[in-house]
Order: sequence, then structure tokens, then C-alpha cells
Amino acid sequence: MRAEYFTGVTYKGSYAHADDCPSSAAIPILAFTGRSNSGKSSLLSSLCRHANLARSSKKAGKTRTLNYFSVPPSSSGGPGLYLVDLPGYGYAALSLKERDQIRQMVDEYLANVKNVKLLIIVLDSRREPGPEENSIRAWCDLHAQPHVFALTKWDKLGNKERSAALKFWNAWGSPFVFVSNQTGYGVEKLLHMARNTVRRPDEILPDVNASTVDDASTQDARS
Ligand SMILES: Nc1nc2c(ncn2[C@@H]2O[C@H](COP(=O)(O)OP(=O)(O)OP(=O)(O)O)[C@@H](O)[C@H]2O)c(=O)[nH]1
Ligand SMILES: [Mg+2]
Repeated sequence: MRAEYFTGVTYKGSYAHADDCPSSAAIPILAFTGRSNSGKSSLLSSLCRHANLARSSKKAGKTRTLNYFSVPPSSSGGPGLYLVDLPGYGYAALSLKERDQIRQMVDEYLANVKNVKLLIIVLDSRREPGPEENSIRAWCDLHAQPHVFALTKWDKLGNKERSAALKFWNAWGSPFVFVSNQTGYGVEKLLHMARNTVRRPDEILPDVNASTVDDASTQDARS
């Protein structure tokens, strides 16, 4: 059985502040954070099998607001939820002030919105975590915030780079999954993790892959 993609997803709205966001505590949230141009919007669209639902762009710095998408309850009993595309941080072409504003927006969001069931920290798999990722991870640990690193653009790595990345991330110690928004690699695995975190107690998920951490055998089998 395969992981169920999010279907029937609609754009709900864009907000400048955490306070303005839809506030129903009953609706679980999956939020995407990460550097500008890391592939957050593309990944959100991949999970919905909907090309460009969350408008990805070749131009970095595209997403500047807190963008909400509504997922209706699934036919197999999965709950309705929100997917939230957070603005990308670290875009070098912005002024320091603008970069600070974006960081503040993301920090304020995470501090105030309580029902983020899974924070998906998106990073280009050719990069290693920087100060931002370190600080987000520390924040997650401190606040017991479930999170996973989604390492995008896996299609762009050669075999050597893949082995090095795998070694690095296995040692890094947070849950991670390598994904490609171009080939779909790893998307079902992430989807399964996401569905698991918002699962109703009586809901049984298909056993796509029980592991939360990528391992060499799955990489080899699917590369
Ligand atoms: N080859 C490849 N390109 C990707 C992948 N994911 C995203 N991209 C490309 O990377 C660029 C940036 O993707 P976005 O999804 O717009 O990135 P973002 O993180 O939403 O960027 P901001 O909105 O600026 O924060 C686009 O040109 C995408 O097509 C991937 O897995 N593989
Ligand atoms: Mg974006």
C-alpha cells in the first residue's frame, strides 16, 4: 500500500503575523521552514501531487508571508489539517533589516502557534546545516517540537555526494529524509511521517516505511 497524498488542497490565505493566522486549535498544522530557495513551496506542492500549488520560483525570496493551505479530511479517516509555507530565511539579496524581519516572523510563528504537529525543516541536500538550522533544532529540542529535516534536490547529487550526505546526516542525530521534488524520490516517506504525526488514535496507516531515518539500503534501492 502507498502513502496517501494530500488531495483536494485549497489555498486558505496569506498572513503577515502569527496573530492573524487561522486560530482553530482543533486543526493540526504541518509547517515548512527553511532557507530561501531550499524548496519549501515545491515540497508542499509535491506532498499534494499538485505542481506549483504553493508557487515555487527560480527567484529566491518568493515566499514572504505565512501561507496557509487547507487539506480536507481524507477518505480513509485522516483528519483535516493545514499546511503552512513559512517565509524563507537567509536570502542574501535582502537587506539585513528585511532578513531580520523574516526571521522574526518565523520565530514569532513557532512561539505562538501551538498546534504544529510536525515542523518540516527544509534544506538543500548539498548544504550542511548553518546557524539558522542549528538554532531551529535547539528550539525544537527545548520545546519538544516534533521535526524532520527534509533534504531536497537529491536529484542534483552524484553518488559520492550522496554517500557523504548520508554519512553526515546519520551522525547529525535528527530525523531526516532525502527528497527530490523533481523525481518524487522520498516524498512518500515524508508523507507517511507527516500523516503519522497527525493520525487519529484509531486510524491505521499503510506500512510504507516504519523507519523515520533514511538508511543506505533505501537510498540504493531507489536511487
Ligand atoms: N532539481 C531540483 N530542483 C528543486 C527541488 N526542489 C526545488 N527545486 C527548485 O528550487 C527552486 C526554489 O524552490 P522553491 O520551492 O521556490 O523554494 P522555497 O524554499 O519555497 O523558496 P522561497 O519561497 O524563496 O523561500 C525552484 O527553481 C525549484 O524548481 C528539487 O528537489 N530538485
Ligand atoms: Mg517559497
